[in-house]
Amino acid sequence: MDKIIILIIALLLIGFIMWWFFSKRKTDAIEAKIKNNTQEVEIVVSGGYTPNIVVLQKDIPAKIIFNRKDTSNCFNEVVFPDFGIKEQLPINEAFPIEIDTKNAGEYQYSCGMNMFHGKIIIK
Ligand SMILES: [Cu+2]
Repeated sequence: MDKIIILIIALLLIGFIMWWFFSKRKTDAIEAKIKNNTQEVEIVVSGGYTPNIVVLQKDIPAKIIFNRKDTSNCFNEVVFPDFGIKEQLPINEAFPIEIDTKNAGEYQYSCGMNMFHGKIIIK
C-alpha cells in the first residue's frame, strides 16, 4: 500500500514538473504577427522582458515595440549588441525598434547594465 502511495506521489510530481516546464516554455516564446510584409511584436518591460523570447521571420522587416512600465533605472536603456542598437526607453510609451532580419540566428539583448536579458530568434 505504501509503495502505491509513493508511486502516485512520484507520478504527480513528475506531471507537475513537466506541466510547469512546458507551460513556461510555451508562454515565453512569441511569434511576431505578420501584416503587409512587416512583422511586429510588443515586449512589455516590467521587472524583465515579456515575452522573453521573440521569433521573427527572416527577410521580413521587423519592429519590436517596447512598452516600458518599469521606472527603475535599470531599464533606461535597451541594448542589442549584434545590431549595434542602444536606445533609451521612454516610460509608458510604445517605442518601436527596427530589427534587421536578413541573417537568421539567435540574438541576445539586455538592459544597459547587462543584467536583464531577452532573446530574438530569426528563422
Ligand atoms: Cu540593468
